[in-house]
Amino acid sequence: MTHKILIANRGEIALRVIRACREMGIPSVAVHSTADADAMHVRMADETICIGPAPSPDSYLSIPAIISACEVTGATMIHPGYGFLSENARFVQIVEDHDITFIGPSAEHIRTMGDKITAKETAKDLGIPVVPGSEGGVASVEEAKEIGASFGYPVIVKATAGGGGRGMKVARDEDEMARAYQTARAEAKAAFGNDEVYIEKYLQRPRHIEIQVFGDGQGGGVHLGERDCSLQRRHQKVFEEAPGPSISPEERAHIGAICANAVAKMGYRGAGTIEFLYEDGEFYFIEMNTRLQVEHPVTEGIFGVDLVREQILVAAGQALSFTQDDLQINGHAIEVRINAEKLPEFRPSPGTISHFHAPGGLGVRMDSALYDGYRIPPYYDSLIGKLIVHGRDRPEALARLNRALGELIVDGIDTTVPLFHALLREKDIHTGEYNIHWLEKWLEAGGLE
Ligand code: MV4
Repeated sequence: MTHKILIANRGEIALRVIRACREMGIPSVAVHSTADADAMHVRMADETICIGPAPSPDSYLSIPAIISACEVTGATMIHPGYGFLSENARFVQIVEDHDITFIGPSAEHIRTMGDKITAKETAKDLGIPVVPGSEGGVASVEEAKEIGASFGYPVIVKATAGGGGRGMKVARDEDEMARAYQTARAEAKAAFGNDEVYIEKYLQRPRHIEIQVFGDGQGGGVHLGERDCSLQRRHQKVFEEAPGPSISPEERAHIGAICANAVAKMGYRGAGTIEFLYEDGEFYFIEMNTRLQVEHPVTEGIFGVDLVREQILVAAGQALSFTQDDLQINGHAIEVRINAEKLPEFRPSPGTISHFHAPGGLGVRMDSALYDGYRIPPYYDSLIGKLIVHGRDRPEALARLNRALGELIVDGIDTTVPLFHALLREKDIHTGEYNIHWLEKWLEAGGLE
């Protein structure tokens, strides 16, 4: 491949992509804002280019700045990482119009999955089980009440343009419906400029289980099992693991095959994640993410494949390096997100890293863009590192996590590390008995005190 890859991102994920590029012999270009001139991704790339001032809208989110950076450096491909422009269909269209290869799915697939009603209809048509609910948008309170009566309460009102938990309201009975419906619409309008909402049966204590898929863009599709990402606070994941402690090999094979067939039938290209709520042994589709996810390393850990390499291969029109039959789960992997945040409020805590030491040893991976003396800019996300551990089984992975957290040194700022030490003292974490509400309930009950 005579390619050059521009990474339209920063931090640990930019480094992650640069590492894959280097192993493949592909030159990399780092873009950066003025606030990131000294960042690790800039130090590690083959080439660098400043794309604007610190605020993201003027740099990492600026489509003209990124397209110009490709023209100036001669980059032929763009890897968007996660966040920023990674799921922006208009960006992908512009990239393709400039004869640059977007490392990810088509603009059309991104657009389809970005609209949550269309995503759900598409999933249903492809044989994926979905949460029972309204067919399409709900135009009035009266209609909302009819749907509530037909499915039975509680129900949840969601924004069509939403995702990630914004613009959602639960109605426990008919009396709560008018308020839930109106509030969801108002919040959706304010957050997304689109007040369309739909309604689903509300699942009371599910787990968040997501299936990693890959499409080759030529009618082929595979799955790489699930991740359990139920441990979240305010829709921010903090701890993710693969395989899911509640999922049997038979369930995995069944839902995995459905998802692999779906991406194959769609002609989907690249990495994707099909998100489900899982309750009482049933999977219910909620959303599909059309990007590489933060927590992809746990899947890499148990399957031993480099997902970024595969993204680059299929974007360049080549085949995946493996087939479904080649994929075998080996052991257990856990990721914890290290954020620059002060507990117990999770208040952002940027500042200067006076000392950083990454843990090491067997089964330990630290993906981070930190270094001694690094100044964390206040403009961006608070994720400063991901600690990923791998063991032959879940107990070994948990013991290794405990050991590795003990070796990690991040001096000079507050981080979420104490949260993980506290979680590792909880029986439910060791038995794997948690759902999407566990973490917030535990925090409310004074888990961190
Ligand atoms: C739900 C649900 C219960 N029932 N849908 C939150 C984020 C968005 N991706 C979907 N979300 C939910 N949808 C139905 N029909 C509960 C949630 C939910 C949630 C989901 C996954 C992980 C954490 C969560 C925390 C609160 C609510």
